[in-house]
Amino acid sequence: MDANKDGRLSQQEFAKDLRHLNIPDERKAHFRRKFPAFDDDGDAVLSHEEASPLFNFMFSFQNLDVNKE
Ligand SMILES: [Ca+2]
Ligand SMILES: [Ca+2]
Repeated sequence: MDANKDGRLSQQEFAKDLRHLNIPDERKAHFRRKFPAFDDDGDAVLSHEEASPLFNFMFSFQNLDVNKE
C-alpha cells in the first residue's frame, strides 16, 4: 500500500504490494500494466480516489478466477 505515507500510491509501491500477493507473475504484470489507466489526472501516482477503482478491479478479477489457476 502507501509505504511512504504521502497519501499517494506510486507504481513502485503498487509493484511492492503485488509481490506479496499469491497470484501468478503473469497476473501481476497485467495489474502493473493497468496502473496508468487508473491515473485520471496523469500525475503518475494514484490518489485514494484513483486507487479504489484499481483495487475493486483487482478483487473482481480474482473473484472471476473460479478455478484459482
Ligand atoms: Ca506513497
Ligand atoms: Ca493521479
